[in-house]
Amino acid sequence: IELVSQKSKLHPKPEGLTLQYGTAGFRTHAKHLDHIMFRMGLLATLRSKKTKSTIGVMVTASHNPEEDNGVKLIDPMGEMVTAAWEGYATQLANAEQDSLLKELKDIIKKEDIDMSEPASVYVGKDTRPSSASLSQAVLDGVSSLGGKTHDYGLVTTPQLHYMVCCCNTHGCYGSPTVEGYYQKLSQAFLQLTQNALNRTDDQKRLLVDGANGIGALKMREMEPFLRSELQVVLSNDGSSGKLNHMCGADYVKVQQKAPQGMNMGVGERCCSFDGDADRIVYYYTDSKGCFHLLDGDKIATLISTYLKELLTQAGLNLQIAVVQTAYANGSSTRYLEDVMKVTVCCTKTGVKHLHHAAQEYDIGVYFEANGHGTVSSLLNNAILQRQSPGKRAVKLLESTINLINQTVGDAISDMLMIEAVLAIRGMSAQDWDAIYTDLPNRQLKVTVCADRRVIDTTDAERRAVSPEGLQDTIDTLVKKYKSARSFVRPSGTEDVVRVYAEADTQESADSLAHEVSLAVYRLAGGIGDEPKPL
Ligand code: G16
Repeated sequence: IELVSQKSKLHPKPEGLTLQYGTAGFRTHAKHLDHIMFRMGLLATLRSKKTKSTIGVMVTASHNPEEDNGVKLIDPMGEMVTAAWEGYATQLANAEQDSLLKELKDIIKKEDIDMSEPASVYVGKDTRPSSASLSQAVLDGVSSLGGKTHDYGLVTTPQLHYMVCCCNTHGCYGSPTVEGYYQKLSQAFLQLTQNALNRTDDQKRLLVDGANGIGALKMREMEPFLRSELQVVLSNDGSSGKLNHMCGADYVKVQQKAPQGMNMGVGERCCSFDGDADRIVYYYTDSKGCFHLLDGDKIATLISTYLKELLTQAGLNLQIAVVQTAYANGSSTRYLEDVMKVTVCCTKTGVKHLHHAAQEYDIGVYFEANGHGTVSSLLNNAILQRQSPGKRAVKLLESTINLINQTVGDAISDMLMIEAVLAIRGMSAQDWDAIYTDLPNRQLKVTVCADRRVIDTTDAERRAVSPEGLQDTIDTLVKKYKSARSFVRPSGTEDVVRVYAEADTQESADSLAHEVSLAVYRLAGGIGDEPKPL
C-alpha cells in the first residue's frame, strides 16, 4: 500500500475535479482521466483479490468522439461490475490526493479483503491516441498493489470480456486469446452456414463500416478464419478518417443515414460497428434511394424468432424473453408481445441493466435500440445432449450458443449471428425489414448549464420526476400527436440530456422531439441557442 502512495503522485488528481460513474464507467475528455485510470487499476486489483478471479479493465470511450476516453470494468464472468463496486469506483475516483490511501483502506475494510491474496487483471484498449498512455496508467495502478497484469493491447471491448470469462472458467468458455476467440466464433459460424441453401457470392457479401476504430482492425484479422463464407467489404477502416466521425453505429442510428465513405448498392446488406465494437446496426437503401435502418430492436426480433422456432423444433420447453429499454420502437414491442407472444421487459439504459434482467429467463435476448446487445442463455451442451443430439435443430442450437458472446454485446459476434440466421432462412435485408414497420422517431440532445442530473427519472426512464412540471408538459405535448410517445433522460456517457420521440409520421416525431427539447431547455436550464425546429 505504501507503493501506492508513491506511484499515485505520478498520476495526480486535479484538485476539485469530480467525475460520476456513468452508464458504462467513467467517460470524459481524455485529458482528465490519467488519475482515474491509475485508480481503476487499484480497484480492479482489489476486486480481483476479493473475488479470487481475474478482472478486466478496458480503456475506451466507445461511441464518443476521438478526444474523449473512458474505462469499463469487467467482473469475473465477463459482466459489468456490480452497483456496490461502481460506488467504490466513484469513491476512489473522486478522493483528493491526500485521502486516496484512506479511501483505499476503507474499501479493503468494508469488503474484508485479504491483501495477501494474489491478483490478476486483464487490460485492453481501443485505437484512440490517448489510450496507450491511459492503459499504462491502469497497469501502473495494478502493479503498485502487487497485482499481475496481462496487457492484451488493442482489442475490442467484447473480446476483453470474453478473455476474462475464458480465464475464470478455466477454458470452458474458450481459450483466452484473440486467436481462440476467432476460432470459436468462426467454427460456429461455418457450421451454421452449412445449413444454408447454396448462396451466391452476392449473398455472402456484407459491407462493414468499421467506424475508423478497433472493430475494423479486428475484422481484418478475423476475415481469413471465415473462409469466404462471409465476404466483408470494409470501409472506414481507420486508414484515413477520424474515429466515429460521420460514421459508426451511433452516427447511423441517431442520424438515420448511411455513414460517409460507404458505397452502397441497392438492397445491399450493410452494417456499422461503434468505436469499441460492442454495438452494431444494419441498413440498406431501396430502389428509390430510401434508407432503411435495421436497429437493435430488429436484431432482437430476428434472433428471438429464430431461437423460438429452434426450441420448438428441438422439443425444448424453455422460457424466452426479450429485454428492451425505453428507446425500443413501439412497433417492435407490439410485434414481440402480440405476434410473437414472447415476454418483453423494459429496463433502464445500460447493458448492465439489460444483462441482469435477461438472466431471469432461460433465454434472454437483450438489445438496446442502438444495437448494443446479445443473448444470455442457460442452454448448454448437457441440456442439448439430452434432446436427441442428432436432430438438426439441436445441432443448430449448439452452434448458435457457441457463436454468441454471452458476456456482453459484441458487434462481431452479433454480425455473424445475423448473417447466419439470414443465410439459414434465405432472407434478404428487405425480408428482415418487412417483419414489422418502425414508428418514425427522432432523438435529440439538449445541453443544460447545471448538472444534467437535474433531470431525474422513474419507470425505467420513461417518466421524469424532476424538474417540476416537465413530465406534465411532455404528457400534454404527446397527446397532440397520434401513436406518440416521448421521454427525456440525462445521458450517462455525454454531457447532454437525451430526448426521444416517436409518432405516426416523421413530421410529427420531429415536431414532438423539438417541442420536448424546448421544454427541457426552458425547465432544466438549457444553454446556448434555443432548440430550433428540425
Ligand atoms: C454505452 C452503454 C450503452 C448505452 C450507451 C448510451 O454504450 O454501454 O448501454 O446505451 O452508452 O448511454 P447514454 O444514453 O447513457 O449516454 P457505448 O457503446 O458508448 O459504451
